[in-house]
Amino acid sequence: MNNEILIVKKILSQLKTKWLGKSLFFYKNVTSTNDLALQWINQKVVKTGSIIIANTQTAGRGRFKRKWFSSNKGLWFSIILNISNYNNKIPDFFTIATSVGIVQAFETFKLKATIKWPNDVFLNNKKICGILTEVGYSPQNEKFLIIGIGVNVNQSRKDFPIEIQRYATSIFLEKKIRISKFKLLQIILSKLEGIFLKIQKGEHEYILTAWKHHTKIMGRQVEVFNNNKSFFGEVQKIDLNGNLYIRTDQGVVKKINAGEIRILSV
Ligand code: BT5
Repeated sequence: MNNEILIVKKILSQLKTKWLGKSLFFYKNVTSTNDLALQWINQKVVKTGSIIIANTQTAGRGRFKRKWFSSNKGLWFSIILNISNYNNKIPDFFTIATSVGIVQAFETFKLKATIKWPNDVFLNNKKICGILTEVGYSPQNEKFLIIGIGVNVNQSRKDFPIEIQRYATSIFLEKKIRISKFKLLQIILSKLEGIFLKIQKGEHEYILTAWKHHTKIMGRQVEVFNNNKSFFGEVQKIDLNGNLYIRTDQGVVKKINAGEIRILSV
């Protein structure tokens, strides 16, 4: 039996979920697990809850065509979700919900992570995880979400390219222990299955409350970078579409759904 099949068998044998990840595909190397997932959805019938994992990615992507560095020491995977029977179909809401699941998974390793809107998970002010949610349609025109998740697991500082060494971290760098990325995957999938069930049942408030608890931005002064411009304001609320409402210094409330924010120190 080849190594990839053995890895899949091992992960499946330890998986505690009911449906998420039960159909699991492992590759040594791909361009991007999100690209592969999008191709599959366009071309064939894919079971909801399928997962594509890769040991390395040659063209891992972030938002706005940014590069996601994907050496063999991290966990890189995409979840394929048919959202026809979900109560909320907004991709950005799934990104938010996924970040909550990731933070919950870190808690099982006694790691206290924070969420940075819209798609980052931070530990000690450094990025440990990024989420990229994209939309795809099946040949039957069913709407699918591809939730791409990248978690830095066993990298030491020099394993990161120089340009992100100061901004990125990994579980190893924070805890000084090396953990199995597949064990981490199993825990993340268990948490996410619980979160997705909440979305199916319409329990959005649970997710938003958990999200607010894990971000440090509600009520904070921030600088917002959006459409090549920036402005200052106070974070007022988040809605079910993942939009953030910022009251500017001039008293105007602006709704933003993309871009970056920087928390200003008090
Ligand atoms: C993200 O984009 O943070 C989403 C990353 C999603 C990656 C997963 S891996 C599995 C799946 N397949 C893919 O191809 N993608 C998904 P964004 O917010 O745009 O952040 C990108 C920025 O994060 C880059 O411009 C770098 O500054 C930084 N970055 C790149 N690689 C990183 C890493 N490994 N760890 C921490 N930061 C990184």
